[in-house]
Amino acid sequence: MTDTRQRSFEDNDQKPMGFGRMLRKEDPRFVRGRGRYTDDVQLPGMLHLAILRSPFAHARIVSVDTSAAAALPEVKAVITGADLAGLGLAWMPTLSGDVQAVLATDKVRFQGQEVAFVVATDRYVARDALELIDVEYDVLDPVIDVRQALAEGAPLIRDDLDGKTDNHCFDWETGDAGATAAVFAKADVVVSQDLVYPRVHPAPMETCGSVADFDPVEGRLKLWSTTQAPHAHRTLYAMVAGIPEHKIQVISPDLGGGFGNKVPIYPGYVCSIVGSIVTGKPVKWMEDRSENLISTGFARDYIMRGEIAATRDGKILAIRTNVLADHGAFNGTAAPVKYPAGFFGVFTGSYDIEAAYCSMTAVYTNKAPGGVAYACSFRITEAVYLVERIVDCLAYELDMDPAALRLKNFIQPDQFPYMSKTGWEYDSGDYEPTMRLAMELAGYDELRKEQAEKRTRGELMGIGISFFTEAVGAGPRKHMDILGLGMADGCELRVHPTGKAVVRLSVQTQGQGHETTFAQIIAEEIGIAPADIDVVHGDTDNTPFGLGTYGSRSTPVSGAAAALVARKVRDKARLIASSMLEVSVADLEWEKGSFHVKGDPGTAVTIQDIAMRAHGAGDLPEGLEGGLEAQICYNPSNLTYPHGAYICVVDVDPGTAVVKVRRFIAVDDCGTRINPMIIEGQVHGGLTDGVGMALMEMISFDEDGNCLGASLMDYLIPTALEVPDWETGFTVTPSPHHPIGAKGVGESATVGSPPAIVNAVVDALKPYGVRHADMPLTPSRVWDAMRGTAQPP
Ligand code: MCN
Ligand code: CUN
Repeated sequence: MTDTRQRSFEDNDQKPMGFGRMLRKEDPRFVRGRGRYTDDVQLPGMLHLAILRSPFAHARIVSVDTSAAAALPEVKAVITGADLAGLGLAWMPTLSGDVQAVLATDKVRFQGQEVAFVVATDRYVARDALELIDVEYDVLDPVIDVRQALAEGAPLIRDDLDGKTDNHCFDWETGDAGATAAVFAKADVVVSQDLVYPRVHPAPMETCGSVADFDPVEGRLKLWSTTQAPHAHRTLYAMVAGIPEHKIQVISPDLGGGFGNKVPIYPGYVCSIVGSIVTGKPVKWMEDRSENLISTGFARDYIMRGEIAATRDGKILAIRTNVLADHGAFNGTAAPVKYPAGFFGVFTGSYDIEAAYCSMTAVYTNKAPGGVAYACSFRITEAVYLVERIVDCLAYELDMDPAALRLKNFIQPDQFPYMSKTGWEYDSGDYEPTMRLAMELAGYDELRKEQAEKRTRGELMGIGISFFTEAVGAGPRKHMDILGLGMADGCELRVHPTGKAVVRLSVQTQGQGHETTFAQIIAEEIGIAPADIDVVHGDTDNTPFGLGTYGSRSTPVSGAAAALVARKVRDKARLIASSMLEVSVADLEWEKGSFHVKGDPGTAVTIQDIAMRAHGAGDLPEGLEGGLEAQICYNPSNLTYPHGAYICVVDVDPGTAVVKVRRFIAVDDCGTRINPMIIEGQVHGGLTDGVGMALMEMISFDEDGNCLGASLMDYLIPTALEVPDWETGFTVTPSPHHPIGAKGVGESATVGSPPAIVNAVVDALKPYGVRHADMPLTPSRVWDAMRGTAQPP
């Protein structure tokens, strides 16, 4: 996709010694088909694992007969829930402190749940053998709808939990209910709107899988798996399986996309470990597409009521919301547990208001577990959709321009750091210039004129705005942890004698380009060319501990760690340079890549010279050890708060109700930009996600709990045909607490784009008196909205 507008703002240097546009170091491997994914791992004697899944959403298991399957000569093991129960492995903890069945023992609780597995000499036999397993089920009434789940007398899903009598999962609240009610009571205008953010799925190109290789002699487990958080997973395996942590190596090789789908620990990973222990052979498990869509981490599934209070002239006073969250059969989200979900941090948006309150009830249903996935920044996607939709509803009621309404209510630059009404400290922001730039790139005033003209001819053109603030980069560790593991990141940097370097990260790329951008961060700090810096990640034996990649935390946390570890190396290099140049440290000047005596550039010693001296035979300053390396563990003091202004232009065909996204303007502010080309790639991808969610994607279920989105024929994802040429721009408001001022960006566009698209479609339908319509805005839904025949959520 062309992007001429932004390109003109920036230099085109493809080989920067630090920040700037640079082609991705990892791409030669990928474009030549030399990526190495989990399914590429082939080990001598390796066996293959297939999982038998429940055809029912809710059923008691009466009996499981595996004898026919086990009798096949190629079958090496058939394992059921009862077998795992004997080993104490039938249940495992989830990342949010619930438990989840590895294999069902008592009941199945969603369609596609794991019931048994077969290990065989090849993938096909393993699959075929599943057909020979005879499971007798006693089918129970399924609970599919969240409200039905809370109704009196609803079937109890989690009867495995002690003392559980209903389908409540948790209740949370934040803000000040009383103060908010008082503001609502005095407000001129109160607007309320019910909204549904449907269940969707990240559907990465590569599905989930693992290869487990347990060595019974050494007692060592080597696990290749599709994980975004190798260290956290290793610790959990150690805790669950009782294998000492130092004897577990988790390797996350190249990943074909993660999008949060690869954060949880799935039963399949545990099954492959058990399979390897039982057979004494390496065992591979790899999902197919349907298994991925049916059983792994979904996203969203929130029913929200948004309420907004304002003055007649458009000053927003308060926001209140109630959320019903469908968490499926097990609470398998990843959540920084001591902290409320990202939803709580930003549901008040980018606006300076007097009061806010949110209450949230999560429930169990007979649907697959998950919830935190698909570039959600821990549920910020839902929060941004809520606030940006109700602000538009307010604009509709006040008959006010939605851009003007937002501009009137922004938090002002001098209010940062801004303490939100729910106690989150927005680190920095300057919203108006971002909004103005988006309006300028869009030609906002002309678009409104064009729209007015078209309306006189009965043509349906819509202009939608969304302005978002995100909170990304979890920790700090004292507030945020996953199952007690504090959210901080290690980083290690070694400069070799010849001046080449290796940096080891605790985060793990799924396509975001870390091998490039982390080399650029080190290059910026110590002046070694990115090409000379190897980035190692995704292998617990070869990287320092850290919590992994999700919630766009790599740049805010590990990126900060990389900058600081490089500064530590530079500090040591300075000491060595002072002895090499025989001057005091105070007399040295750093110019990217070398030190020289102040005022005398001719005396420069390069970082390469220094590296050789650090490892060489010559003298080092008194008391200094040899070598040039450092290690740190970075604990962020706060999240980073990127923001952005998005404007979408759609045309709706009045005859067919088909929505065409004609233009999309995205202005992002992620603070200091490390690699603008990679940022654009992240934004383009996220905007495409947004078109998918707003117009096409939904995982739905029939009343029996059958998943109706189990293939990419039924679960529609966008292609190049459905998306316009993206028009991007940027502003830069650095983060004050991040060593290089960078904020996260990996999820911004997925978070920010759906409300812009929905706002645009609703705006197009204004002549029909439409104030809201729920995603996905398929032609039939748009048609219903136009006719006033839409069903309430
Ligand atoms: N970057 C930059 N300058 C900044 C911020 C980021 O150059 N100021 C660069 C980073 O260095 C990195 C990339 O942009 O190369 C994304 O950085 P960041 O925002 O820190 O996000 P993460 O690297 O932590 O990636 C996670 C985020 C999440 S949570 C999801 S979900 C998602 C996303 O990234 N999954 C992706 N983008 C994805 N992109 C691809 N190709 N594949 C996925 O699975
Ligand atoms: Cu919520 S998806 Mo990303 O944080 O891995």
